[in-house]
Amino acid sequence: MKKVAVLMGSDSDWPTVRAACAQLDAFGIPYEAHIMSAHRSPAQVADFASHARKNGFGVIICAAGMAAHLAGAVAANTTLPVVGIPIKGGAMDGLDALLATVQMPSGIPVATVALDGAKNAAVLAAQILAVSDGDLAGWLDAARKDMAAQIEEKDATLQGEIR
Ligand code: RP5
Repeated sequence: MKKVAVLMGSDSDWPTVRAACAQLDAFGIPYEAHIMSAHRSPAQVADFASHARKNGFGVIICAAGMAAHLAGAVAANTTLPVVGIPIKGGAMDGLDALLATVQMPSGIPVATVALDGAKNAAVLAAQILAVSDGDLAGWLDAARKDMAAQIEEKDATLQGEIR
């Protein structure tokens, strides 16, 4: 199976980003997590992104806050799918990161999830890999069925409470 790269701009992003790694673990998807910064270590970012495909990666998740250029800088250096996680915080509470991550120029997309949406970034990465991986597609179907069962259970509890 292809690996997922989980990149974050700072160690301060890790408490949020670890939910992506937990979800990848739950799906049994191999991944590497690294701290690298579009601004503080730009050469390392370009090098990682430009060699990611030949190094066995299938999707790159990038998390960053404030002037959140990591996902864009990675996307500029690879044609692998890039999933961006804008991180909440700073003077604008994440609005700056959301716009910096999502507003990419035509031709260089970043699939941006919600502010702090680490779990969904991992699920989206899994869905991308599952296009060519039947086992993973089966696990994703099973996870959806679990989710539906949990909702039914919650509804049954609610019905019990309001009667
Ligand atoms: C961004 O700036 C990082 O992704 C982080 O969200 C934010 C703050 O970084 P630190 O100053 O905490 O290292 O580049």
